[in-house]
Amino acid sequence: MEVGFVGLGLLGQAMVKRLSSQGVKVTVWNRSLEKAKVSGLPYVETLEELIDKEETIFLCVKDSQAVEDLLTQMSPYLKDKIIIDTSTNCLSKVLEFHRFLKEKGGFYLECPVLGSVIPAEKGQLTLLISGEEKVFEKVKPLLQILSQRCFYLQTPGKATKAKLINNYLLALIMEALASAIVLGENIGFNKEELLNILENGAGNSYVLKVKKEALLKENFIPHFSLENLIKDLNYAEELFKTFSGIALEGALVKELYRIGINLGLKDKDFSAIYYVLKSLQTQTSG
Ligand code: NA7
Repeated sequence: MEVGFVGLGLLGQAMVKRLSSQGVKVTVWNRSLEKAKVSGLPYVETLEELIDKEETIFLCVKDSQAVEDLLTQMSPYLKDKIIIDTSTNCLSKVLEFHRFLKEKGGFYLECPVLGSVIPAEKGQLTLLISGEEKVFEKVKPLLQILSQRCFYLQTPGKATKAKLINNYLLALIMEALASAIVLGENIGFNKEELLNILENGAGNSYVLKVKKEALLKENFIPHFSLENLIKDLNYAEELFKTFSGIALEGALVKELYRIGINLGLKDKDFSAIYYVLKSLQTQTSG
């Protein structure tokens, strides 16, 4: 199997590592070419070379603006090409991308992922896929290398809706967990003791499981950046507005993550919300 891959950020690099470790011939391109050069994989100097060379191209870039820029740049070459877009997009844009690829005679698979760096490296992501079924079936062997589970959701936009709902919840659960820990510490709990207790009660969650070490060590090396989570919260807000959801707590929680940006945490893991809450508390009590 052979693919092109665009976007060597945190998630992209982990996915590329997984694909190539399983024998997929991956040629990469990244906007900052240095990341492609040091990847140890075959790379091309321009996006045009990549689209010319490969029939199937993965995208894993920051946001919908980045995807739009790339598709525009590739537009003369998109006929018969398959674009598998693993970026998390906003709903209105992702619907445009489906239409755009159709117009150009190509195929667009919307494919946001659940899980970040570690599951990606282990091939344990969950993939949410919308687009034509025959295209999905064609690239399924590739997707299975990356994932423990693929949800084929067919209708354009449905995969993005599911992803944004998931990340909305992720943001809220992480903030709730962090604020509970900060309170517990104020009360006098040792953090480890408290987390061990929470793990055994209704306070347990997947988020607690995967972020426990980071919270204990206060080591917020990014697996999914705080900045990208805010981007997803913005996209989720559009969804709430369109579908009349009630997102009061989402707006409040987003403001807390935003404070993280002011504290210089944009490139840290989103679990650094713990640090945001600690800082706010110091400011209030000081
Ligand atoms: P990162 O680590 O923030 O990486 C973002 C990637 O997107 C990185 O390769 C960037 O290139 C690339 N990028 C950003 N803007 C552009 C534009 N305008 N054109 C081309 N490439 C661009 O994100 P993750 O890897 O964690 O996540 C990627 C996606 O998956 C994101 O949508 C998440 O929400 C889910 P650079 O290296 O800066 O040149």
